Amino acid sequence: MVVKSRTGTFALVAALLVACAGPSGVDELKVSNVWARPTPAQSDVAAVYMSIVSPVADELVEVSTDRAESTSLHVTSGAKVDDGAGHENHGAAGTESTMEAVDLVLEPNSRVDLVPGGRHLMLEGLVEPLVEGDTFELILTFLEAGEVRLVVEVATNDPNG
Ligand SMILES: [Cu+2]
Repeated sequence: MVVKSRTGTFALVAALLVACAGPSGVDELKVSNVWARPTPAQSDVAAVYMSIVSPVADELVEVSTDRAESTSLHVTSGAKVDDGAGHENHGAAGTESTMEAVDLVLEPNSRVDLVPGGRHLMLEGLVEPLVEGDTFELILTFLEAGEVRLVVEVATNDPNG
């Protein structure tokens, strides 16, 4: 029957496309455009942004840095509040935005962007303020890819944007 054979052909083509991921695919987990905005002197939190793509389903399980006491993954929802120093205000009096802890789950070959106003990695208990031009190390641990060491660039605006 014609319909059935056509369906079979499409299924085969789809399977071949998945097998050769092509130029957009990656052969290992890649993290790019890792940056954070400078923080005001009185602030002890900072948001870190980046793009992540993985060849396989994966999940972020741990984040560590010696620049902060703790880290978590947040999503910003509601009105964005800029504290004038260029990063979103987190939990301070008068803020309209709310922070929600979320999981970072990666689908195969599907890029996840952590961007201002959206998902971001939150550093809490900053050891010292982040200063423009500064860099620091951040270690992400993924379920499948394991440990990934990153260098975070402190910049007022997205370095690649
Ligand atoms: Cu946050």
